[in-house]
Amino acid sequence: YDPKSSSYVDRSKRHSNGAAKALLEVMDRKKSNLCVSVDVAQKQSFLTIIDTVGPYVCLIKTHVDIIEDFDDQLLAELKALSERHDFLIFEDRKFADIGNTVKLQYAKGVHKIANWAHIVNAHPVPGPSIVEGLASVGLPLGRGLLLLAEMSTKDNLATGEYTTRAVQMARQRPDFVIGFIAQRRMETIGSHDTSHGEDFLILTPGVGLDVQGDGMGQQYRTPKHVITEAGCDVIIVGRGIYGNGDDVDAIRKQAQRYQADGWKAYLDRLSK
Ligand code: 5BU
Repeated sequence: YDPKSSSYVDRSKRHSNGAAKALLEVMDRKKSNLCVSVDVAQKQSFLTIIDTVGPYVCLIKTHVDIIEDFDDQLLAELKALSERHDFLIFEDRKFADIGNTVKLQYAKGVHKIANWAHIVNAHPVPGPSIVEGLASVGLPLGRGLLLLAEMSTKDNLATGEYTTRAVQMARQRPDFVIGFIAQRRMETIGSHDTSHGEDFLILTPGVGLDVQGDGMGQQYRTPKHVITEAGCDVIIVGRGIYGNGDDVDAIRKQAQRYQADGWKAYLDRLSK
């Protein structure tokens, strides 16, 4: 079994986790493997971008702690947009603490992330206890977790044995860990036998069609490189979509462009 040569909809049947299933199904339904990362500081701008790109994405990625005028109304509007445009929500919280602390950070505080984010992510650095802490909150709500197995930045430390250990951690909790933030497929890592049908979702940041970096360590690859060649599943695009100002027509055009490019890269991979 090779997830790289299977369709998103067929793969949805292999996942027991509700968030993983729902994501693969929406990808198939909307013909989109595009996740837009909405990294802006004002609520109005945040909601306008999401309303504009909503029809073209499978997933919206947030950093809700960036927003200066955050309030509960924003969450109500985000939820409404997710229903209107049919996308899931991924809060890129990158939990990284002991089980008890991440449990509190996930469920409580101002943001109450578990109430509205279908998917969150965590650094594997604390070991398996971080997954246990998050699962205690997320599993009863049908949520899914991604582990950060690799990063897109220049000279990052998530390589080699660290990446292997992240994959081993995921294998211990397939009910809750639905995949990885990574730059390539992970099933073959750790000299694992893939014949029993392991399937991870691979979500990949550091995607851009026009520039190679941002002068602050970010490194960009194209959808063709990420989806067709590296075999990842979802392209995460931020400034490539809204980085040239807040003209909604320009933002819509970019979202359509990345959706089309990402989907073509997926079809090319399937026909290989
Ligand atoms: P960009 O504007 O497309 O560069 O935004 C990329 C987003 O993905 C941004 O929100 C980062 O926090 C996030 N990201 C990343 O760029 N690279 C990584 O390795 C990880 C997350 Br993990």
